[in-house]
Amino acid sequence: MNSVTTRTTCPYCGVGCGVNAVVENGAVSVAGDAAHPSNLGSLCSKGTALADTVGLDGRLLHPMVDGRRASWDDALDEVAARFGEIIAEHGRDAVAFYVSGQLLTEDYYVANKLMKGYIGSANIDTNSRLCMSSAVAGHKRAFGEDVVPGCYEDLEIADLVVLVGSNTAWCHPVVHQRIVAAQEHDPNKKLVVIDPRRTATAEGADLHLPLAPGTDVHLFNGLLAHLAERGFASDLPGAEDAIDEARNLGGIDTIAEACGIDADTVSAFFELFAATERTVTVFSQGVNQSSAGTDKVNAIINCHLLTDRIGKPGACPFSITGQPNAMGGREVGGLSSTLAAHMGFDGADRVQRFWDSPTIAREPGLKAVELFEAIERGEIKAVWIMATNPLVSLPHADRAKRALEACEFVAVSDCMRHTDTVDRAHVLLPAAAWAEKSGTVTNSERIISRQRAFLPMPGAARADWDIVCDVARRMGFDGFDFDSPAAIFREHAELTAFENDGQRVLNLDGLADLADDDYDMLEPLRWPVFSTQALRAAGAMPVQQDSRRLFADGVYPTSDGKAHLVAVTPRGPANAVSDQWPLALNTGRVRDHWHTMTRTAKSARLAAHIPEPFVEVHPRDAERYGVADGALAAVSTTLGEAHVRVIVTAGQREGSLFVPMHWNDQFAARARVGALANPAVCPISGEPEFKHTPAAIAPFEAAWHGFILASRPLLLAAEASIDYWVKVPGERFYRYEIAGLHTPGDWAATARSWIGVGERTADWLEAADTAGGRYRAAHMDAGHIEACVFVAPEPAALPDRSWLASLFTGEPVAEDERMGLLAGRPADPGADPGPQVCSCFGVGRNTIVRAINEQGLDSVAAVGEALEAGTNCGSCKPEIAALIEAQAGE
Ligand SMILES: Nc1nc2c(c(=O)[nH]1)N[C@H]1C(S)=C(S)[C@@H](COP(=O)(O)OP(=O)(O)OC[C@H]3O[C@@H](n4cnc5c(=O)[nH]c(N)nc54)[C@H](O)[C@@H]3O)O[C@H]1N2
Ligand SMILES: Nc1nc2c(c(=O)[nH]1)N[C@H]1C(S)=C(S)[C@@H](COP(=O)(O)OP(=O)(O)OC[C@H]3O[C@@H](n4cnc5c(=O)[nH]c(N)nc54)[C@H](O)[C@@H]3O)O[C@H]1N2
Ligand code: SF4
Ligand SMILES: [Mo]
Repeated sequence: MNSVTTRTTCPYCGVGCGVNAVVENGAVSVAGDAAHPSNLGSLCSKGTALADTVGLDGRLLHPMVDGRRASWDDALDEVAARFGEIIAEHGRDAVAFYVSGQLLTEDYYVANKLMKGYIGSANIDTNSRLCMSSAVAGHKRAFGEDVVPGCYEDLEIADLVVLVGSNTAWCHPVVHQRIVAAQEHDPNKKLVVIDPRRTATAEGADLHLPLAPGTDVHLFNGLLAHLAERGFASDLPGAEDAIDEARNLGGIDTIAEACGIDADTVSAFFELFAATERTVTVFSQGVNQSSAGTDKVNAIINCHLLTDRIGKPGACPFSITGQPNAMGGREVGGLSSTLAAHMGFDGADRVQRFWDSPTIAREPGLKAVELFEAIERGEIKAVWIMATNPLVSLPHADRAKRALEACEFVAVSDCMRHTDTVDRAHVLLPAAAWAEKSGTVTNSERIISRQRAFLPMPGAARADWDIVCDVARRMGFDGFDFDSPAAIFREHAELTAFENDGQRVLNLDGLADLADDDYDMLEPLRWPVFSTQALRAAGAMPVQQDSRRLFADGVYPTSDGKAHLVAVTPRGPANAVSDQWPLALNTGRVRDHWHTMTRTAKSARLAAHIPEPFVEVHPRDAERYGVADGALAAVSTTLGEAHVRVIVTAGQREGSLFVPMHWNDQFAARARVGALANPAVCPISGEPEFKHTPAAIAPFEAAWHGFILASRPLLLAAEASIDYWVKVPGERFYRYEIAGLHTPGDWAATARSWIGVGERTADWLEAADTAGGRYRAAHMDAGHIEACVFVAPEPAALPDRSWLASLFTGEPVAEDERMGLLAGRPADPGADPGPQVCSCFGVGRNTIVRAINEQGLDSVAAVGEALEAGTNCGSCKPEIAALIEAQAGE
């Protein structure tokens, strides 16, 4: 038995869990790394399914130029030449890079160095602009530097955890599990969730504030005034102004009205906050992705500064990061508004001196949304996109699409052969993927961890840092002769310490001489990391041997050495709802998909959790706008329209809709919600308002609904009879949910065309009820099922998909099963597991409900004991709890 274990880091969220990847006789499996301080061995459903995603299907394995396979020399020469020509003719600001928090620190460092220090433009921005830039700007205003002061342990120690605009149960599940476990340990510990929706996170909270979208500044200003009332005082700069401004808003009743919640709930929250010394306030996209994002961040931080709850065990404001290396990217200056190593443009001379570079950008460059506008106007003529899929993830995504279509030269580095963005590139550069990459990432709690390769690079794929350095050399620049990620890391570490006598908290001096072997063996460690020498020289620098918490001594990297409160005035979203666009469209994430699905859709168990794009609607809005649960709807804004499945739920706020960001043109006919999202941005951070676009909803009047299960992928986009389709990858099959606006004249011919079989196919079973609008067919081959098609006038008249899907085993279908095939139901109803709830053990809803009823199970733990469901990553525990509750109510 040949088995090798590699310690690496999960490539999904900013929790940054340690992963042990095991390759045994060519087969990959993963487990949580018990020695990693951030997850202590746990993984969530996405982390647990990582091995499903390392296959090579759909991978980009060779460079391509203008749609043809090319050599690396040709592809890289083309990139270097086109960038060079455009710079020579139109100047350095006519080119841009658009990069990603999913690059490793080393990749990011060289991309930033090339653009800012050698090309000499600051037109490098990152998808972190869409994600964390409001937190960055808020941190700078309050602390002088983009620093997260606390660590995950603080969430366990805290007596009160406040989650603002953060669905941690789904988006940072391992951190969420740590909070829940601490709460089980100490029942006095309180959890407050502030989110317009009743999310899976809110389900488990002691208090949920379903505030009106965009009213966080009202709420936290109200809290600040309340705290001042209660006697909290501070002589920090800005404190007086911030409190004055907050007091202008009036009392609790006015705040409650503005936020659209009842005064008792607001009051309970204020009391709890005022009374709890050990409070951590966690915030993410419900705060950042707003045209008032930076003000929301400072409104929260103000409350922590006034109460002096920062830098202490169990007390701090906590911006939790989204992407695995959002933090590392900020550290190397990947945003167009910063320079490397947490320096601003006032540090330009220093950075240039350190790099000894021919030039340096002296002014901030364009921010993501502006950058694509400049491409559309033709001012930027060449762009290189790395590790991000902007045609899905930018707001007003159709404009971004037009921009790339019009752009003279588009290079894309990606791992996948087809994405909405990749399909618009002139040059495609095949990048190594997670399992093949080596470097470092920094997570939400400032822990630097190694990602280590455990599979060879497939095809011609190369590491991102290597591709960037090669282009830089071909452009004639020295300064890119790195032979390994370790060499880049050392230079980055050295720059953080360069002429840094305490003005920058980010300091990796202790790692600047790290030998290659030590880099290979590097254990997860938290910055700042000083060397003894630096400690001696630091003088005024607070010596923090224990870097878990920063700012405990009250010294901040601002010009006056103090933290600043910022007076903030509440304002509504950039565009208010109106008669024509009466609903607020909110967008975000689901538990088992990652962004634009390039990786999670490779895992059947992840794809099974929520198979279709959906819109969550409040029951009263559903009635008002005539949309029904399970039916299809058209959601529209001034910018575009999406067709998605309706989920009617009282957990949605009346007046709001929620559509996930994940589905795109590779997986659905028309569900790219970025095309609908308002490109309005926060004036300070430039972060778009993804959580609020005025919208309307109407039924999608399909004449028929159906689904197809097929053993191989189908090309339904080309079928004129299909107006709605969604592709759901299964274990040994592909599932397509479909619908059409018009009923075809000949169902049999239509169905045969969808699955690509001719009329003569012998083993074709069918049952048609033309008057009733029903049609069912199955295509068999030597006893195996190849495909089946089910069509009915209403979605509810279709059979459940899970039993039929279970017939795609590669084995012949048994005779008794064949009998049930066109009924879509097994002869024995107990054989139908129902839609999947637990991804880790593949346990379906019917199985869980049956066990609850038959065995009288009354707790999540009891269900776990009986079925294993919920006992690995725990991500489905809130759903199991809801099933238990629903059965109890029946
Ligand atoms: N499963 C999964 N996990 C992920 C990701 C993923 O794609 N899938 N992506 C990762 C990334 S990059 C990120 S940035 C994080 C994001 O993690 P989160 O920020 O937790 O995720 P979102 O779903 O974008 O938004 C969070 C919540 O903000 C709420 N919200 C909307 N408007 C408001 C408002 O005005 N005020 C308040 N207080 N709340 C509001 C939404 O209803 C939503 O529930 O997740 C990371 N983790
Ligand atoms: N409507 C709406 N839109 C949003 C958001 C929202 O809440 N609502 N959230 C925003 C946020 S917070 C974020 S972070 C963004 C995320 O949005 P994106 O960054 O656009 O989404 P991903 O799907 O993660 O795209 C990553 C791409 O990089 C490729 N890739 C993966 N690993 C590597 C690698 O190592 N090297 C290279 N070169 N390529 C790689 C993948 O195949 C994929 O094509 O979306 C933003 N957009
Ligand atoms: S919480 Fe899940 S997705 Fe996030 S790093 Fe950990 S295992 Fe990966
Ligand atoms: Mo993000």
